[in-house]
Amino acid sequence: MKLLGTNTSPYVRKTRLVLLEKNIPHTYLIDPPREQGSQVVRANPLGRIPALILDDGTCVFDSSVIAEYADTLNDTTILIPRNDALARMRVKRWEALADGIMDSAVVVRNEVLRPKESQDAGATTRHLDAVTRALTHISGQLGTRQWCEGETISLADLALVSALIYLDLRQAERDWRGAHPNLAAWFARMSERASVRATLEG
Ligand SMILES: N[C@@H](CCC(=O)N[C@@H](CS)C(=O)NCC(=O)O)C(=O)O
Repeated sequence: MKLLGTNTSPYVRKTRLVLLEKNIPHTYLIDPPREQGSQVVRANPLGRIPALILDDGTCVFDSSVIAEYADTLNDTTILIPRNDALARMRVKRWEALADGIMDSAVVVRNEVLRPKESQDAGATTRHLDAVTRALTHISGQLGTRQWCEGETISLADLALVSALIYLDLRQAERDWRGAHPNLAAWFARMSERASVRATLEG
């Protein structure tokens, strides 16, 4: 299978982490969707990454669908609980929180890229505040636990680390480590994982 993406997209990082943690053989192709000649629109009519192309040509998007599909491919590491409905919901809810942080951070980033006179300061503030509230909530939920949900790594951890790496990239001035030392400690541990390091290396 082939994964189309870019190294800065947090949704792509989440997907790469899932494939790496599950040891699923794949080829990762850097394919910015707005560049001429990009394969992305053929794989995903929405023109968004990540897009996963299976060996038979089937295209899978978006990142949540890819994660859910990939998780069923083997049992080496189960990233989304299968039989416990509440645990499953909690993992997906963590994912929704992390994805929401990504969504808001992308909105802020897009505003910053617009000419100053056409930037929407209200939207920027609303989305910055949403990220701040989400981080406070996450920090409270995490406490001193090693993993977001349960006793082992899950999609929740992979989504959250992807969101935080993106915040470091786009909102470097945000001192979320100072505000939430428990989250900082969790992040430092997660950053040591081979999968996370691999995505940071390119
Ligand atoms: N909900 C989607 C979001 C994907 C998304 O918005 N990706 C961005 C990159 S971060 C994208 O491809 N934007 C289109 C563009 O850059 O033209 C997912 O989880 O996969």
